[in-house]
Amino acid sequence: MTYAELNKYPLSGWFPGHMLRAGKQMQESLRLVDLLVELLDARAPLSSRNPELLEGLRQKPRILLANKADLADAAVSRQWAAYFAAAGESVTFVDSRRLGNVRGLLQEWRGLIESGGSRPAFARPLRIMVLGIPNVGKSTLVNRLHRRNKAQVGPKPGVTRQNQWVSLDDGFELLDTPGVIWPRLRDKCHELMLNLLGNIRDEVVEAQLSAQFLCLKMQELGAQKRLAEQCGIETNQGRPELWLEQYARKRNFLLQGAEPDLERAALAIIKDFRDGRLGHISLEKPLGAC
Ligand SMILES: Nc1nc2c(ncn2[C@@H]2O[C@H](COP(=O)(O)OP(=O)(O)OP(=O)(O)O)[C@@H](O)[C@H]2O)c(=O)[nH]1
Ligand SMILES: [Mg+2]
Repeated sequence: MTYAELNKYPLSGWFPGHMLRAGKQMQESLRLVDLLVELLDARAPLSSRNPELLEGLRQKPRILLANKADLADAAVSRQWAAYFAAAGESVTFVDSRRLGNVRGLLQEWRGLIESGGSRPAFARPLRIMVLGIPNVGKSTLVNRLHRRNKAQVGPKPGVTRQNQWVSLDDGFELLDTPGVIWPRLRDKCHELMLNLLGNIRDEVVEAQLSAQFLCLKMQELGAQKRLAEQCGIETNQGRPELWLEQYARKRNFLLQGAEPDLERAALAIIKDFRDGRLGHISLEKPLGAC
């Protein structure tokens, strides 16, 4: 299996109705807010950026945060920071569960709103919309800024279904929004990447394809050693189709008749990746991405 062969599989077309509504609601709420805080996934900052949000919400000052930086390769994150800076955008890499100096951050955002001339005409809290694709960590960020667990979070896409305002003590109101994926992804590899990152529901994507894509990526990134140590997969041996089989045998995932259980192996390797057991892995680099 190669990237080109993976790309021959059809896209799932996952775009639930609540996301269409959420996109419209975001447009409607736009006039109410002073600042946008857009979350990307640090492990694939471009592929996790919704181009439709980028186009539609251009008018407001914007902060860009690359979240889940704890799971990304720090050296690649530095390359990304330089890439965005060269494009005239500043991106900060964060772990929104452990954000430090919340007060300082909010003051910085206040400064940005005021220097951009979008301070409200009359005294009212400053309003910030938090947006990004599903499961990228928006509600986690809102909770961290609020210092209480106000918004529901969860390890699956589509947890937040409606806009939710949260008032902070420091003169801010945050708008937590539902994650929105866009209907036209680049290709199947893009969908598999977003599935690995947890942004597209597992129920609609073939786990074995996602797992094979992950193995190919790790091979491309030179992370075969980690794959061999953690999963017993030797990417220099045999065809990629056999890698899941190697993993199934190593973990003793066997069906009746001692057949390897490839589906179970795929789900397990995906979980290893998401839980960080395969190391700090960035699925996308500034140049030469899949
Ligand atoms: N490792 C890591 N996990 C994070 C980070 N931020 C959030 N998470 C986890 O990611 C999952 C999704 O977080 P949410 O805050 O619910 O994501 P969301 O963007 O609000 O998702 P939707 O409401 O579905 O759009 C949760 O399991 C969080 O604990 C982070 O910086 N690092
Ligand atoms: Mg949420």
